[in-house]
Amino acid sequence: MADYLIALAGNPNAGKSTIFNALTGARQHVGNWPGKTVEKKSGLFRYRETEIEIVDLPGAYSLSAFSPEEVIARDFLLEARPDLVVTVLDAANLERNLYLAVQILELGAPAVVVLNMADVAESQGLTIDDERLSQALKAPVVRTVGRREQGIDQLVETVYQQLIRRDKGAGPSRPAEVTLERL
Ligand SMILES: Nc1nc2c(ncn2[C@@H]2O[C@H](COP(=O)(O)OP(=O)(O)O)[C@@H](O)[C@H]2O)c(=O)[nH]1
Ligand SMILES: [Mg+2]
Repeated sequence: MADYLIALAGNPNAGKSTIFNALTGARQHVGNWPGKTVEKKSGLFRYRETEIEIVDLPGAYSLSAFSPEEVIARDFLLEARPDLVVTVLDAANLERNLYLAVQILELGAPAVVVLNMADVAESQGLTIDDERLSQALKAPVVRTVGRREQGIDQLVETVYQQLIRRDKGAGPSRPAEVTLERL
């Protein structure tokens, strides 16, 4: 039994699997979601004596259950109640990706938001104010370039700190009441 269970969520092609692989390496298990033909990947990684199990959720644009993938993602978040949700955003398509992020944050689980594809966003001349985004979402924001494993160490540290913080009863105080308009 791992010490913590966390989930990795995001739109299709945001870079979830790349980040999942960077975190877990060879410590992966591939199966199917119960009763579905959709692949379920889970894996383990260790940090500071802590064993963390991570589930790579199917890509989803929302939790509105418009597709089997969205149903699986939503049901897992609601029923398995992971200790933390890492939402991977494609920084080059931030506005579209924020829709899912806001829905996940509204569930109230501790969260970390990943701005992946930071290289693509930069090459397109997009500048993102990480600090402001973090304040609006009420969640830590970590910038990554998954394909080059940039930012992964920072992500692991941030996830760990959030898990520990929760165990100390420090947060989150209440579900984030975030709306896209306020961003
Ligand atoms: N340029 C760039 N490509 C990335 C980055 N992260 C992942 N990719 C690529 O984006 C594509 C989709 O990534 P994948 O992990 O399969 O996305 P998923 O659908 O969310 O699991 C793959 O070709 C990755 O190699 C990144 O930070 N920058
Ligand atoms: Mg994937």
